[in-house]
Amino acid sequence: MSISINIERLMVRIFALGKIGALPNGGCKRLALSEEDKAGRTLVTGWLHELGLEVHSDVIGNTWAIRPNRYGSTEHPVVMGSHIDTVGTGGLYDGNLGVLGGIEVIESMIEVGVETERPVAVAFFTNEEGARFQPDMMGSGVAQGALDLAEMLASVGIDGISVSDALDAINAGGDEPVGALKPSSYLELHIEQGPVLETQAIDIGVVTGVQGISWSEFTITGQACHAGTTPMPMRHDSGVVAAGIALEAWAIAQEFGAPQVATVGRMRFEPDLVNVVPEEARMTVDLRNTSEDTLRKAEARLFAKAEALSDVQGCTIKRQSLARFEPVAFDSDLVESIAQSASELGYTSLKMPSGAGHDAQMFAPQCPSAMIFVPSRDGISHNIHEYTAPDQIAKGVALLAKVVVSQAGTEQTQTQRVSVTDQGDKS
Ligand code: HGY
Ligand code: MN
Ligand code: MN
Repeated sequence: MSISINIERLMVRIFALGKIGALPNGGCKRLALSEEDKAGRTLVTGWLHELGLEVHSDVIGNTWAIRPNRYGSTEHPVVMGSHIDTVGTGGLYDGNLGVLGGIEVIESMIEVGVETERPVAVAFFTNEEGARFQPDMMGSGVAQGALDLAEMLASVGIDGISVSDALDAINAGGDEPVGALKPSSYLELHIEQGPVLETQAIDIGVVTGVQGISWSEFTITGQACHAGTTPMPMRHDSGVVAAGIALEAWAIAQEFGAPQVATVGRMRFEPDLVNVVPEEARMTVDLRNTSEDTLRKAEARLFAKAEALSDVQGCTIKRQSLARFEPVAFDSDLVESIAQSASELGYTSLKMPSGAGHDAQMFAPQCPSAMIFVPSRDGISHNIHEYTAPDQIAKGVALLAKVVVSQAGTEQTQTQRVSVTDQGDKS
């Protein structure tokens, strides 16, 4: 019995979902729990209902559907998951590919009537991006007990609205309790979002784990004063402190070298006027490293510098942690099985860590979890021009199908790809 991935059907769904929150020059913006997210949820759950699957949602809006095993049970499914919320300059593939690819796998299984020992599920998790509400991987973190439900519901987004109010506003909260979805194993197909696979012309990334993430928000308070009349020594310039912190973050990444990365994604001044020395500066710093020890060293150096810069300017400074996740290793047996399956399908593959955070890292402590990467053109993501070609997607989904079916327990099936036509760059 062979499962054939229908890439045309999958691309139709990818473009249909990409139309929700579409941006004028391509890409899409579907911030977590926004009206656009609501519309995306409605579209995706509609496809799940069309497959005759029962759709479940839990108290923070995580949503899943399970295809029962050969005995009709839905206990402890093999889960294919990811997210359908996007950042503000989102592409069509980040997160969406893992969810829609999972739907394609289940539909292909239904088409040929594959019976499995274990149920198979597809899921999307609330607020993976962490763009509107911090931290990221919020829904999956709550579902797996890494994040506290009450704390997350109370989390206030960058627009001043709480997760709880935003959930209510789009009626996304469900009646399943936290932890209702108990996977026997978890697999996530995702775009690489970096340059490695494309530059080495490799089909598949076999992801070994996820690097550590440290998100901080600094609030620096100085003194508003006249830009023209106030002598420099008299100033308490919060803007200068913020600029110094940004330069220090950059210097840390330069001096530590790869894989250390540092990003200042947000910086706002108050009163934000041309002729007023900033009274307050608020900024975020995102530090990441595959080594927890080195990440801690980077944090210690940055935080000390921030205090020193603030002292020199006679400002006060407050730091709030927005997200802090240690590096995670995926299940070595599952990683090997992905590599083995890739080679059986004739795909080239490379074992590699993930630079981005993913829902999979929240499942890793609880059940065998792993990820499959497909290449990103020019290595870009969180950008409206994010792109992966259909024939590359087809390989990722065919591999996902093969691994899921073997994880779910059935006679080995050949997973072949149907003929693939490149749909062209619609982003
Ligand atoms: O920030 C990340 O790594 C992910 O996009 N949430
Ligand atoms: Mn993602
Ligand atoms: Mn992302």
